[in-house]
Amino acid sequence: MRRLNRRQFLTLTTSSAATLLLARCAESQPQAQANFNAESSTLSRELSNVRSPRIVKFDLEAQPSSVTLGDRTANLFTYNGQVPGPQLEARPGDAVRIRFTNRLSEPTNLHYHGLHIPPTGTADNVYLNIGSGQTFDYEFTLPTDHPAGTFFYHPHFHGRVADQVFRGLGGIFVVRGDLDEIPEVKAAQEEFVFLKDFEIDPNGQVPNPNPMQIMQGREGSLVTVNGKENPIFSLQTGGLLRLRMINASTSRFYRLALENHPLHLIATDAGAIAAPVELQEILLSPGERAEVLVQGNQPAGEYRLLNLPYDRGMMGMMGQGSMRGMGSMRGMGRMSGNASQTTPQVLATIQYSGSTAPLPLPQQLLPVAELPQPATSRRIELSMGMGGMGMGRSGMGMGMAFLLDGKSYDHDRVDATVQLDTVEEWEIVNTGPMAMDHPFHLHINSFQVISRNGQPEPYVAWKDTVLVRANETVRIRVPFRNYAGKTVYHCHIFDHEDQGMMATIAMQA
Ligand SMILES: [Cu+2]
Repeated sequence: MRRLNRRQFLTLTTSSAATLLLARCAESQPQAQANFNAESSTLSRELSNVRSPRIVKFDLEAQPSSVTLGDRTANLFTYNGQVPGPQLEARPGDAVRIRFTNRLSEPTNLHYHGLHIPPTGTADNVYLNIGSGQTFDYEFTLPTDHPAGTFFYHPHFHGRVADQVFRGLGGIFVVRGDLDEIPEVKAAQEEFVFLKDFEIDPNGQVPNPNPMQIMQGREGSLVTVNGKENPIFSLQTGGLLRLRMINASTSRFYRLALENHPLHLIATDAGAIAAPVELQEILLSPGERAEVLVQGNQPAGEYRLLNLPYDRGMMGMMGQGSMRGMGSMRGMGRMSGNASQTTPQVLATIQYSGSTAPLPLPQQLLPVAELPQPATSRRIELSMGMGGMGMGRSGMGMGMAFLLDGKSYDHDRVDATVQLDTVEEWEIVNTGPMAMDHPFHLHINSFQVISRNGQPEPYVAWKDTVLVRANETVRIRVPFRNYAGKTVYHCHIFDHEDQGMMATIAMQA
């Protein structure tokens, strides 16, 4: 690792190193230094001499780029030439300024997935249309009580989201804070696992999906972690590895397991849980995140991080619901995504290297606030229907309509009005003869899952995306806090969102 002073740093940002994170030090901290990590090509600011309030600045450019992916060169959409985009980091209380330039030939914008910031103006405003060639200054301040956690950014321009994400757009947004200061967590080796699949044709192009793929949610056969095929993470004997996993894929699910090692869950979408939970596997649907600790307590060697087979219910879409889960029906090839996958897929390798005095797991993490009884309850129905009535993208998905409460997304309609400073309970129902799994995502405010099909959740956690399986009912409790304005909730299979499975919520002061 090479350390740069501010002058060198600014020189770097104006040089040809446009592929690096163009992060400048806080205006309020002219003495601050930045670290340059040559291996990961990211810059992150030094966080040790923090004074608040700070201003953190980033430059992001969405652009078509030629990127090496696996064993080939791919023509993708990138932020700053990188896949994934540069890693952005801030702390609670920071004022964040992101100068965003669109060098694509189509409109786009940015969504800060999971951040609790305003849905309006220059913050997490998904209604912005940043045209080709335009620059927009995003500016927002993280609340001082914002949870530390693993968040991410990606485009949210309705109708183009699946395509832009599948072409490569997305990056990590880390909020550093109290979770990172827990001694056992701090002692762990930190690695990010940014999960994203691609489809690249022999000419290096991303092929257009067929109607069946759009209906099911497009998946690519090249599965990457941090833009790499099967990267290696090292783990000391006796050590702890903190894996911060993000499903940034358009539609692909990941059922994650590490050979011979349980995963000790310490954080979900929107921050820490109260105490570690030992799991043998974790299912991440698109938009979900999980942080786990792995103990280096096995014989030294290599262990594979696996994506186990999972059927997200796509057979049901064929009107053959009874065949769901039958192995013999899984021979549909790539268009069925990992429903067709019958053997584990290797995502990354954990390699033992060196040793240390055994590091303990934390006993406690951070308290998760208990929510009061809800003032209002609401039922939200996810469904699909035949026929193109009101479809956003004119029958692209084989004439299927993707609906919330029986309706296709309409920019001019408000579907739910809520009062700030109240807690609501939402019953999310995934129903219909052709039901498939839909990950449900709400912007701006995180929630707690209360039950699934009447079964209480085993532990309390903050989520912003929850998987609602086919024919399942999930109850969540949402506190609406701080920010008035309109935003959206939607299915996080971006093809479904683009096809209308999205609705508008107005939060009133
Ligand atoms: Cu969906």
